[in-house]
Amino acid sequence: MKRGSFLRLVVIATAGAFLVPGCANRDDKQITIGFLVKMPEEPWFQNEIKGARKCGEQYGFKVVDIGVPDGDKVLAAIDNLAAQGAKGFVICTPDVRLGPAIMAKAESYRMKVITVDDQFVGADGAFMEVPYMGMAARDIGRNIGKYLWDEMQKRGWEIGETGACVVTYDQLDTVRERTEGATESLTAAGFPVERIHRAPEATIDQPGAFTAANVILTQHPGVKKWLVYSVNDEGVLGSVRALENHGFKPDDIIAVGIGGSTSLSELEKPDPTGFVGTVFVNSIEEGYKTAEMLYKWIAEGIEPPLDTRTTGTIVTRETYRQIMTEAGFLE
Ligand code: FCA
Repeated sequence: MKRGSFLRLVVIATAGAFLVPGCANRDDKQITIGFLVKMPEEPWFQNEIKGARKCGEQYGFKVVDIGVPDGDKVLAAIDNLAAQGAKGFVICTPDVRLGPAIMAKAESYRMKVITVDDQFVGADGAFMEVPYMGMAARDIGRNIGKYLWDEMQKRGWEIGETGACVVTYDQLDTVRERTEGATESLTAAGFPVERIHRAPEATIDQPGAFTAANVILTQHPGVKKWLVYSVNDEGVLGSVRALENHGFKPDDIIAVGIGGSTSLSELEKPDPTGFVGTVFVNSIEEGYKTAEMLYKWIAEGIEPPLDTRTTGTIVTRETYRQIMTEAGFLE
């Protein structure tokens, strides 16, 4: 073999060692990040994890996802990540007041942290300065209030026989802003505030909303038609199930959710329910983008912005298919 071709062979072989996926050389250097979510059973969070994994495949980093329903689980998950050599994590915390404890633990391992959906609150009650990506919650709520009002006008409903059923969860700012925004625009349009009936849910899921909505419906037996909004898809779906249980028909309900992940199967039902649509927010993209920001922070030292807000689009039974297919939620 001539000297020139031997050298070329060595060069190709060495390059190959870096390029072949899964080879030892690459695994040693591969960055690992965590993706911790408070409610791993919710489709919203499953989609975020899906987006983070997609990002990891594209950039060549590893994503370890862990469900963290309470504070003990979060702290154990951070230890677990440290043992796996993770350099940081994205988290939707089960309780925003855990922020200081989570940051202390992360800093002890020199891990970088990005929060998603729910923003850490410090001991002083103010939001902590930790990079955050979440919904433009008040604007999303305002769009829902306007939509409900317009739809009520289209159907020619009388104000005097209409009520608004609002299941709330005010201890979490991002979701409090969603219901407040909807109330603001609905009342600004002319809907009387005394016809808006609110009840807090004990848990931020469908069973919690079902129980809370039942309280509202039992307290206001005179209302014939209902506008429904809440903190997320789960809140609205739980309310719609409670309305159905009280004998209300789809034509007497205008319910709009927030999210799009959990309500997809509701919109797919062949017969329309009172759930007319949702503000679709792309959770796959939120997972992708937070993972990407964290990776670039770790690998390239690029600091993520402190506050990034995502908006949504109202999708109905007529439009969801096209919009959610384009976003990769449907085949
Ligand atoms: C909060 C809610 C979730 C989801 C997310 C975007 O964390 O609990 O259901 O709506 O905001």
